[in-house]
Amino acid sequence: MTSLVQVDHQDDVAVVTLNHPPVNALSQDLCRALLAAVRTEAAKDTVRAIVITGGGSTFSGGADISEFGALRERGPGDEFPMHDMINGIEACDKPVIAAIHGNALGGGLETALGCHYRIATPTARIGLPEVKLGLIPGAMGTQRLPRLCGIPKAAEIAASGTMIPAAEAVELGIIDRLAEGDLVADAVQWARELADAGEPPRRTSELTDRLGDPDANAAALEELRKNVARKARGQESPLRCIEAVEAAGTMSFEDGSKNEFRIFGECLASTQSQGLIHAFFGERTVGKIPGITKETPRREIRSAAVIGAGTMGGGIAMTYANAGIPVVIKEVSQDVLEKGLDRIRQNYDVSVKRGKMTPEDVDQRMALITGTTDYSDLADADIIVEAAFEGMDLKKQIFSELDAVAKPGAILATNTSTLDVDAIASATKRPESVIGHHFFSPANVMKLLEIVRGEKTGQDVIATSMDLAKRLRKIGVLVGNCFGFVGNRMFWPFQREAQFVLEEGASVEQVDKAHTDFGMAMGPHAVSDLSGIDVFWRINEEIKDTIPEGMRQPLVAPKLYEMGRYGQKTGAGWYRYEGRRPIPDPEVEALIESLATEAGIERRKISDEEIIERTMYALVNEGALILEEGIALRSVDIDIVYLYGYGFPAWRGGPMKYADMVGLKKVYDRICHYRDTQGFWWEPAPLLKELAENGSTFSEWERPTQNN
Ligand code: T1G
Repeated sequence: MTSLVQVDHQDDVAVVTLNHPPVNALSQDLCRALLAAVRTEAAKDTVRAIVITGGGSTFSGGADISEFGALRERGPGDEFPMHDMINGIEACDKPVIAAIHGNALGGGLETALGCHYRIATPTARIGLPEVKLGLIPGAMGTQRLPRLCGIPKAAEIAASGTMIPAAEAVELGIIDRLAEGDLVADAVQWARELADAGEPPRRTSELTDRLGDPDANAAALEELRKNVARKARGQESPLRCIEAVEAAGTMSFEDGSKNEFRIFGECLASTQSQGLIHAFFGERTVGKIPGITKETPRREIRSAAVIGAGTMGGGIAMTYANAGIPVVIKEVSQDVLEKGLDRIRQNYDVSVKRGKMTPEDVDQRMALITGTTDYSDLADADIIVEAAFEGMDLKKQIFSELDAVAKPGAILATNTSTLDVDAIASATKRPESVIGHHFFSPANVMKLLEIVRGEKTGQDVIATSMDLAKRLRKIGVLVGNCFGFVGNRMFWPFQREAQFVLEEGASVEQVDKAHTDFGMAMGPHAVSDLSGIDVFWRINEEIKDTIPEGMRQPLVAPKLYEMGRYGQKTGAGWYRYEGRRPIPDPEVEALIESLATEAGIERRKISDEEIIERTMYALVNEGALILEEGIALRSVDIDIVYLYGYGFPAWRGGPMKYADMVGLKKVYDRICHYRDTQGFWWEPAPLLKELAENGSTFSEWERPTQNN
């Protein structure tokens, strides 16, 4: 078994290298091995200084997150090898230097803070991303970091979890210097200089001059708390980070560290950290497709084309240009094309105004985007993404034309949000090259890409699409072909219940606020106004023949459509709009009441709890059907779709993880209640029934293999 740390000597300097690929995650064993190596080397008369560095591409990605489940079970308790390791390093009487490349994150940075000095490559980054896992730094980072960069800055770094480039870290006093040549050689040279100078070790925990004035810190932290609370959408750990760092100004290092570990233990025990850790691993799990390996052939993507320069088409083209892939956009006429290209330029100009891009960046990207009204200009594209109007006849016509002009081997992708990919593929002679690439609006911003495999889609096209998602900086989730695939198919019952509770007595504002209080980015009716009530109406028209006889249908949205109230795009929908600001509209409340009364629906006061149960359990029940049908590979795939496509709060893990944490027995019982009181459309999914009766969870469920 390769050792977790490797020790080399450059004359009188010991170089201790972490060896736990791929990110040198600080498992408990690695912490013990590192401490043992440092102590052994420090005890040698022949060793005058020690350099600690990371093997492979990075210093360390922090504590080994895969160990947190066990840590949560037994409680962090007092035995936490990372504490002993970091304090043991700091206690060394000989200089210890951290030589950082790649990332020093979380426990990785805390380890570097325990060293006496820190040197980094110019491209290295540091950070405390524990907050993104619903945690706070748990290895004295909240106590050492403020001793280097002050309490307000340390609190901001911990509460945001952002990565900081090495040069900025030097300015802040967190890193001491940047390597000019070879990182380890520079570190060894510096270590020797320190030893020669006979400098006593500079122990971060003993520094106090940067802790600053408590009153000034209090004012700065109050401001930070307001900003953090606004963005946190109910997540607790950002505020807990500030609490732990603030204590560095009032407690001793030892008491501040104990206080930090207490808060860390509380966060670790929270459902929020369970949800966020589930999401962290889920983002990576969705990229693992049974049957797709490194050996699966791929098709090379050097250029792209997009059909349609509308909101979606333009956003998709920007996504390709942002990834450095040249893209040609095809429209039906020059003036529509020009409008589309202008909108792209305007979108980029907004990024420049916000300081996210420079004008040169924009020019570079715009140079990669060309326009045409002639299909023949698409003949060389390696992939063509159709982003035309959501209608089957039009899509079939386009794919038949593409089939005639696209080169052999070109991938033909449709951006349809709900329609049958197999039906679209049937319009071509190359169904093995047809696939769904469902982007979410705005396509250049939203990270989710639903990759819809058709019955005949080739493995090479799937593999290419999964890789392409990464190049486009998207999270690609492979889904099966059915109405609405995963996201929109689940959104249908979710929206349905969000409307039914209006008819039964809740107000538009109450329903939306219940959802934003739950942690959703937006309420369902605000979403509907954003996407367009006309879009939902058109989809409903496409599927109305499939609606079971006797199934209750929403009353109000069709009326709003008839009234031309499509939402933001018409200045009024569920809300009235002044700019993008939604204003509750008494006219809509009156319309809801009259339609409900006309339909004989008894109105009553509805609790926020019932509102959330009705929409969320409808979502989960559909998710269970999707899982069982194999439209989603795993329940975590469904979760990731909702985290990155629908603004579901990551600290709840996603709809299926949320249901697991509520308890499937409770979810199942409540769904049975709604079936008995609302109607047959609440019939619980068989998988949900089975898991509820077995006391199991969606996360634990394994798809039965063919032979069992
Ligand atoms: N623990 C365990 N596994 C990890 C890991 C970690 N910290 N970081 C990454 N992995 C796995 C990941 O699941 C994937 O596995 C593989 O490594 C490559 O990851 C006490 C409590 C470091 C920027 O939150 O942000 O320290 O899918 O694809 O794109 O205060 O990984 O191959 O099987 O993401 O190059 C705090 C989390 C921990 C950082 C590298 N640290 N990691 O990105 O590779 S809590 C974090 C990342 C802590 C202490 C506290 C990124 C990365 P697989 P990858 P990448």
